[in-house]
Amino acid sequence: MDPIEESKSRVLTGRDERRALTIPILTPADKDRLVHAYHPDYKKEEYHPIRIGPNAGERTVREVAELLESDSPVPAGLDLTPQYRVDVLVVGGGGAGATAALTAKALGADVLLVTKLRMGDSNTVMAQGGMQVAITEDDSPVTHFFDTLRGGHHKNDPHLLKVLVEEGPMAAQWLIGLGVLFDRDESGNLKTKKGGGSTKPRLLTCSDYTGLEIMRVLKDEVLNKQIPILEFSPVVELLTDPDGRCSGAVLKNMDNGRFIIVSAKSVILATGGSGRLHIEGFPTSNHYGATGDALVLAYRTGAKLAHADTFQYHPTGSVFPEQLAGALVTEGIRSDGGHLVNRNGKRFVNELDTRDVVAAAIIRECAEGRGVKTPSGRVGVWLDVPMIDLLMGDGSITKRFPAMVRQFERYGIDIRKEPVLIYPTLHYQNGGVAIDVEGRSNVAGLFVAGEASGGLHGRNRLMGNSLLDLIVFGKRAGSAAAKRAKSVPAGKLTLSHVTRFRKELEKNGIKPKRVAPIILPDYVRREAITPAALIKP
Ligand code: MEZ
Repeated sequence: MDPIEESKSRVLTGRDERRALTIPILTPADKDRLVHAYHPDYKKEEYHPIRIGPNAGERTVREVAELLESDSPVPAGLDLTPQYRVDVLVVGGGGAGATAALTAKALGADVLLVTKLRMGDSNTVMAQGGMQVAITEDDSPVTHFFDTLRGGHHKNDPHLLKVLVEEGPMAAQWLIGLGVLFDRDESGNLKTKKGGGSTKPRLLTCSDYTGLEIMRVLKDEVLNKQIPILEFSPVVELLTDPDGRCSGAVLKNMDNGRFIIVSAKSVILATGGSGRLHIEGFPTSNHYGATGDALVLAYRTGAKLAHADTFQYHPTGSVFPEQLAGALVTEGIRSDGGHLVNRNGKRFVNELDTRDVVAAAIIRECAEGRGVKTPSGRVGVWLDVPMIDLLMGDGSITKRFPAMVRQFERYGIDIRKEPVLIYPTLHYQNGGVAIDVEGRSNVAGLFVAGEASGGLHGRNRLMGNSLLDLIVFGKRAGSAAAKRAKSVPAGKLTLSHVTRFRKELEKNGIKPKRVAPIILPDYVRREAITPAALIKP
């Protein structure tokens, strides 16, 4: 029998035994040992020193260190006459950018939203499983606070976290008012479910396309409010005044390659995360534009980063079929009872432990030979999705995970009937540009919101806190940016921070390995298209 089919049959036949068995709860010390041994964040050899800038002396993964030491794509001597003059420039067309733009606009600011791809192309639309908000009677913002703090290894900025949990219910109310259709029970009450690392069910869901539904509504609202949008126009450099305050940005029109200069009294970076850096060679669940742009743009202006060395590897990224490698298989499946099962048909971890613990346990199983090899050479363990119908009744998977059913159906896999193979996938940057509770970086005039910002999630984000983060802090950044724009004149536009940065590179003998922001990942397999490769036998 084919070894994959043989292992799969063990998953199917071992269900009763697995259900009778309780998975031992790991002690904090056990978890610590597990993540130190297997989680990619703890692989010392992958970490390099940051040699220049505000975080010099700290360590981060090679991919981010190279990004922070990269050269600017903007030539010295570029004509900085602005084509646009606005109060607030919002960079990024995902949830945080849309929320910030709407908030700034509501406060009377003249707003321009620019985005690398199309409005809505973002990690927001890829967040499937829900948004955490403490709304049930036996839950509270305090419980949400402590769950998140535990999940983040107590490294979360408590001020940011307090704001997140306290303003959660208001954020949900705002979204509902705009038209987001969260799932409700027969009486019309909001349904909640439990995410990994949480002690209470507090995820608001729209089946398994929560982020997509939120983005649908936010995008509509941005269009309704007639906020001007420039698509396919990534920011390639920020502009600063002679005192180092952020005063605008340089965009690049992706159609004609021309630079566009924007003067802005406040700039909000909401460019999302960095999964497309494929840190430590991991596949990613992120959208194509997630190349860590805010990290490098802000860093060159002197903005400090928080927790730039920690990343989230979502435990359940698809590994088979090959076309879906890295694609997210929502944590919602484990919330509803899907088991993680190794090659021998055994459960090996509490599926609803924090993501770093679950990811480390999966990596351990595979490293110790208890994984299943796919035909293309990847390795993974089983996620026994059909358990959900067994536990909740026939039809539950179809109803609760329509997007996931479709995703696999395209490749002939029916997740209602068979388990799927998964392995951790690079999902989220836990850190980012350090912000205060108003979304301000330490560079005057420069605000950051959503995944691009850092400090809130500590060293491991809990499921569903990112959707809440981008609403709560998108609003705060939008509001603070609009208020600032009312009180300051437009700044002079210079590239003096780039000149300073280039000098610092030179002084430290650093030859940049790349030009960044990267904008889009480079997936061209050059070896396959060189003449030599073409004539290989
Ligand atoms: O917050 C997330 O990362 C999320 C909701 C992901 C998921 O598993 O669905």
